[in-house]
Amino acid sequence: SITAKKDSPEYSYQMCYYFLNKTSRSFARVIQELHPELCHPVCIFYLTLRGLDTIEDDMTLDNKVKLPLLRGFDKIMYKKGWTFKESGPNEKDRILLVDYDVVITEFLKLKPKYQVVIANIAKRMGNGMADFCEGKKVKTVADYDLYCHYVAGLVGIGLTGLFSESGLESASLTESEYLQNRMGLFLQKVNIIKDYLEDWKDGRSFWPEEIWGKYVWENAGLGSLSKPENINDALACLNELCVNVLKLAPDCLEYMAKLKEPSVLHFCAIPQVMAIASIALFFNNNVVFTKGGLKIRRGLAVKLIYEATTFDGVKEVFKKYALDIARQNSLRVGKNPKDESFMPISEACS
Ligand code: PS7
Ligand code: MN
Ligand code: MN
Ligand code: MN
Ligand code: MN
Ligand code: MN
Repeated sequence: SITAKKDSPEYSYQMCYYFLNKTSRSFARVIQELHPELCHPVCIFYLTLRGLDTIEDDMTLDNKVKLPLLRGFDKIMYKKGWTFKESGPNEKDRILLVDYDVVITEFLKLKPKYQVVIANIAKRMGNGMADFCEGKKVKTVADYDLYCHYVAGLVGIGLTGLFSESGLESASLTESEYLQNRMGLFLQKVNIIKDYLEDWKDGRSFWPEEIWGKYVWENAGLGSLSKPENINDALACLNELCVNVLKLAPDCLEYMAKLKEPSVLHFCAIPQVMAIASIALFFNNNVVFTKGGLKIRRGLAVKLIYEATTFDGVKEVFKKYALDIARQNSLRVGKNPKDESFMPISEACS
């Protein structure tokens, strides 16, 4: 709870952690368990990107308002006292923007080396999001990779910058943006697969047409996959997306193998083990199309968080779910003639 008076220097600090806990279930705890040198910069990085994402997600905002906000966010985030009260009433994190000035106050107190990393990512992400709001669509697999780069790969690149600026991780970790990007892509693609129904109902879709187009009748559209009579096509499409995301797993392991600081490893590894366990849950699962909202169970999540403490544990988890998916795959051989992902799944798992 907020104990500081509104005009005290503690107020904005307390408000930021209040917002962190309010806007994220998954990241709030691990961010607060990070090494003290990194905890606050990562918290402010999170809130900055949560602010951007709240603007991007808001389908009630006119592009005349939305685009300048997205494209100018790297400047806005330096404007003392800036707030935004015009978010749609259903935007779940609108309160963050209503009181965004507290994030700016704390951002301006960070060491300049951290500010530079965060502002650089906000600039690249905001402009990328704006390109897609302006009409760019996720058509090809390359578009899919580009969109995921903007909204998640860049988070991996920015976090890596913060880790290495802190001196807790080696500067050589920043050498290959390739692996940093792939860490974010792995999480975002799992999120996009999971949110098929939710995004469709919101009038958005991120599944690449280059893939789903193979499984729907001409002009039928992505929505036809949720019709019961099309379930075999839908599952075949889903499984091809699972192949696409599973191919990222070896690069994620390679990235995590380089980490030295235990709290940084734990922070990076928790979302990754949740992601691989989620793929095992979504794979060939019709609930993605019928009910949506698939989530791994609470007890399993607790176990995974514990197993993500060490890199050996992370490797065990990846191995376990690779075997699990391979087993599910072998059990369904020949059952869905629409599905041509048997071999690719089997290869990705091995
Ligand atoms: C700075 C921790 C660790 C090298 C707000 C962590 C939304 C999947 O929209 O909340 O609610 O469905 O479920 C996080 C790489 C980014 C990528 C991206 C910033 C891993 C704005 C996470 C989080 C890089 C765009 C949250 C990418 O999912 O989404 C910090 C290394 C924000 C990471 C969004 C998604 C993140 C996401 P939603 P979720
Ligand atoms: Mn979420
Ligand atoms: Mn978004
Ligand atoms: Mn979002
Ligand atoms: Mn989503
Ligand atoms: Mn969502």
